[in-house]
Amino acid sequence: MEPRVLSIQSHVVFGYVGNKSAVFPLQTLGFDVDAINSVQFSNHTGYPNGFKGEVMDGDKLLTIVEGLESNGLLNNKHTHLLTGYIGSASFLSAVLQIINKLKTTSPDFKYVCDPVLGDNGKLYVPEELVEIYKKDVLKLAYMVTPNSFECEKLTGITITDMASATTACEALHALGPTVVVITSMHFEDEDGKLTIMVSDKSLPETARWAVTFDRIEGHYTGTGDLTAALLLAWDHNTSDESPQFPKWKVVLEKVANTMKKVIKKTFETNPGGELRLVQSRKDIEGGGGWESGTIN
Ligand code: PLP
Ligand code: PXL
Repeated sequence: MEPRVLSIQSHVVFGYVGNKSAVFPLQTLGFDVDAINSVQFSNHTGYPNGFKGEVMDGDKLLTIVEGLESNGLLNNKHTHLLTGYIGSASFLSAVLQIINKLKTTSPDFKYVCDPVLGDNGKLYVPEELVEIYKKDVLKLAYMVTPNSFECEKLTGITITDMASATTACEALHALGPTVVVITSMHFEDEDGKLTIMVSDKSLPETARWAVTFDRIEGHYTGTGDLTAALLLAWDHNTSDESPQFPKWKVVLEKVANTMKKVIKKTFETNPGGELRLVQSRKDIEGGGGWESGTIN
């Protein structure tokens, strides 16, 4: 089956968050992408003079899916479902209905859930969503990709070092997902560095890998959405483990190297602006220049 992602995320006219940050990299890495735009905004919500646009409600989402269903377009067509920022309980409950539909129409599909709740200590969705993710959504997910803050919200565990991160991964596995990736951890004793960690409970003794690299200064928007798309793609595109290059080590390095290249290009040519995604096409395609199994 050819890889095909149903991606339910935001659309912005200008810039790169949500689907605008995920679709191009996924296509570049060989995936067909069927994008449902959960909002259509002029720009991301962090701009100083606000944004304009429309939010899709849960009923409208289900109507679109009904159209797909009537034409047999949900019938074992998708290898993956990807969801990111979801702003309301009613939309999340419509997404839940779609996941359950896909469980019957596409039995082997993998649900990659980026549980967007907030960052740097700040929640930017209604608090009630936290419980819905914990109780209903995560048990249907193959992979979950929280940042540190989201991980703490979902598990109640404060992440300060690798030991607490490992405990948090265990707590997330207990809620359902086979694969847990904590996408950006900042440890106090590693100033200016970022750690990404993966934990896969389907592998012997729950395989865990982490990579740590220098953070590039500045504030970037859309990096979490890009990271989740790259994790989905490289998980699928990386072959089984060899003793020399275990799968998750390779996946993490490709994702981290790609992020570093995209962010470096953004920092150098568009500081403070939108991600330089299209200009990074070759880096995305090449897994950030991964060759030797090292972070470069
Ligand atoms: N610098 C690099 C090299 C990164 O890869 C990333 C994110 O992946 C960032 C900076 C942005 O990090 P944060 O998630 O802390 O905004
Ligand atoms: O990157 C997450 C995201 C998704 N969707 C919209 C956003 C943002 C971040 O600002 O504004 C509309």
